[in-house]
Amino acid sequence: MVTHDTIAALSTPSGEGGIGIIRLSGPRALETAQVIFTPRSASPSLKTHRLLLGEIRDPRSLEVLDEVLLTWMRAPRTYTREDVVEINCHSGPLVMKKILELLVRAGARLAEPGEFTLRAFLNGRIDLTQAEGVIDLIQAKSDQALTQAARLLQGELLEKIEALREALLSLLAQLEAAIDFPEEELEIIDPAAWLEELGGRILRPLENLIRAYEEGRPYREGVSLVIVGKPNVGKSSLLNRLLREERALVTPVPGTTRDTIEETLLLGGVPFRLIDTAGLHPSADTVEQAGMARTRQKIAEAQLLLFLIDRSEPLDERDRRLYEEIRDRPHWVLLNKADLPLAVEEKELSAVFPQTVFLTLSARTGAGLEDLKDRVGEWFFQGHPRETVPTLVPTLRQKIILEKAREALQQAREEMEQGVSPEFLALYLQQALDELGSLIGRSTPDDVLEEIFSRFCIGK
Ligand SMILES: Nc1nc2c(ncn2[C@@H]2O[C@H](COP(=O)(O)OP(=O)(O)OP(=O)(O)O)[C@@H](O)[C@H]2O)c(=O)[nH]1
Ligand SMILES: [Mg+2]
Repeated sequence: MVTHDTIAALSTPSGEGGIGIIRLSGPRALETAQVIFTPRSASPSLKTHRLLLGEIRDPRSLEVLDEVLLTWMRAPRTYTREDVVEINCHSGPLVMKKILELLVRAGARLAEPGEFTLRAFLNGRIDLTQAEGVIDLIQAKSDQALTQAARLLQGELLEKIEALREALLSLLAQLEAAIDFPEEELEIIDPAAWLEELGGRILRPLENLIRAYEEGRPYREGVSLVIVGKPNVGKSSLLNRLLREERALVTPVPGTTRDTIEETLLLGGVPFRLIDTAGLHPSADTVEQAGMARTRQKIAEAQLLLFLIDRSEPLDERDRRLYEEIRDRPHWVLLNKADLPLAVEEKELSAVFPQTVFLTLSARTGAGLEDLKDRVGEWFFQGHPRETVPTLVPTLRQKIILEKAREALQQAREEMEQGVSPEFLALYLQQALDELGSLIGRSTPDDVLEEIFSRFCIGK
């Protein structure tokens, strides 16, 4: 990874808007910007962290492209810890593209996704957990996810991990003293006290973090609600009604939806990933078959299936077969088209779908939808009490590492209980230390870093 060159990127989304920001970072950030920037004032005072009004000109034609505000921020008090220049220009896709081109001609290189934050990490301004907080903050879909991300960004997890590492180092030091002076082993280590420290200061906080991942996950990743049913029962209509927008195409033609459609719906502060699917039925059409394969994939991943039935028509073989496919997954049966005369017997329903939740609604009139939303919220909060939403929540990558560290330490605990030699114990502790080091970005392999920063957008 090179950090000696100067990178440039559009740091705001490309599109029409009031202001767009182009950012430069690297040793030649100011020099590069000055090639295309002319200050308005005849005797400009260029001070760090101050705005300066001026124009962007094409250095060859001297033609003015835009009127902008330029901020020069001298290293190290910057996002990347390098020299940074930000150009506040007007946000138009074309004007911004031209300014970027001029900067590249002046010697800058276009930044890769996440490269500014990568530099902040490589230059030691933030650790890896804070960098992950940046991505989570940008992608947060609920208030809780936002809080969780902000805490990561503030370095709360880093602090916790540092404390765990310190506690581990002190336990390790005791072991090493015992290794160096084997004849005094017993006086140096008091196994009971050592084990208590391991349990109380290290294993318990580790456990808490791992649990917080599970408890906080729905707020970050969303809870998937998958709408399934044979063609034409009103799945897309239901999605649209819940979202209050005409997101999916609705027609009286069976087989309208060919692909899965996914949108987020916030209910009680929880992001539900609402997924409309292609109706399942026997079909020889290859496009439909591909769509149905996706539906099956979503069924497998769903946290709750909303199985839609058209109650204005008798149940048929397709409903029954579909039910066979989903009956072992968490599901509710929704009786749609309540605005039309009922054509299924209630007795038949409870015979075909034993022990299920039934809800009656009309995706056309909206009847029953509030009840559905309430029930979904209740269902979620039964398993995730509102009072215990954790605020410091590791990411999946972090949780996996925490689990590995826990495993090594549990091993160490067992060995200590059995009186195994301190050399072996030290190995397990070292292993846990290495794991926690890679969690915060010390000696993290390049491919892992690449994986993490590729989740960023360009310009961040
Ligand atoms: N009367 C009535 N018609 C409905 C209701 N919900 C949906 N429809 C109609 O049923 C037809 C099919 O609706 P869609 O939402 O496209 O059904 P779908 O299940 O997504 O169908 P596919 O995508 O083909 O699998 C449309 O003509 C809708 O207007 C309802 O509650 N009442
Ligand atoms: Mg549809």
